Amino acid sequence: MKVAIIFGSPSDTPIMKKAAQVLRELEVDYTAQVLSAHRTPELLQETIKELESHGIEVIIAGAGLAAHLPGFIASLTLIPVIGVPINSGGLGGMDALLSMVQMPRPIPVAVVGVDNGANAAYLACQVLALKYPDVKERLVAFRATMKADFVGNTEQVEL
Ligand code: RP5
Repeated sequence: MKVAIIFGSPSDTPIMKKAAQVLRELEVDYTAQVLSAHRTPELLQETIKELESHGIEVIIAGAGLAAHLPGFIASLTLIPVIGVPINSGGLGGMDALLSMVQMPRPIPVAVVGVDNGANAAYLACQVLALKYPDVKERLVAFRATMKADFVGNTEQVEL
């Protein structure tokens, strides 16, 4: 396994599924589990130690509201943490976004857009591509296909 996906509640599942789907498409092994910074802090700490011992190289952490999960994880490990802010309530995800992106130094969390689980996985794969040529090859091929598809749809449209 190279990537661990962790998210704060079963209610986050639809967003985090988008990350898992991208990892599957790019053939990157991952684990996924629900763990909470405020509901299961001790278990979360133990789990991060286990993930380190298993050689996990990137963690994708999704949470909503006052989303402490990614920052808490980042405080426990040097494994890079990519946060996915989730729109779980009345502030449209801005609460979670700011909770992650405003991490005080020197404990950063790399943050993608609100509900953008897919981008977290693409970024995780780019980190892994620095070390794994096969992942890099698949990313290059994916981007080439994306570009060709886009160019194939740039004919004039009627508006
Ligand atoms: C956060 O609170 C979770 O990540 C979720 O986005 C939000 C709401 O959780 P539930 O009340 O649905 O379990 O901890």
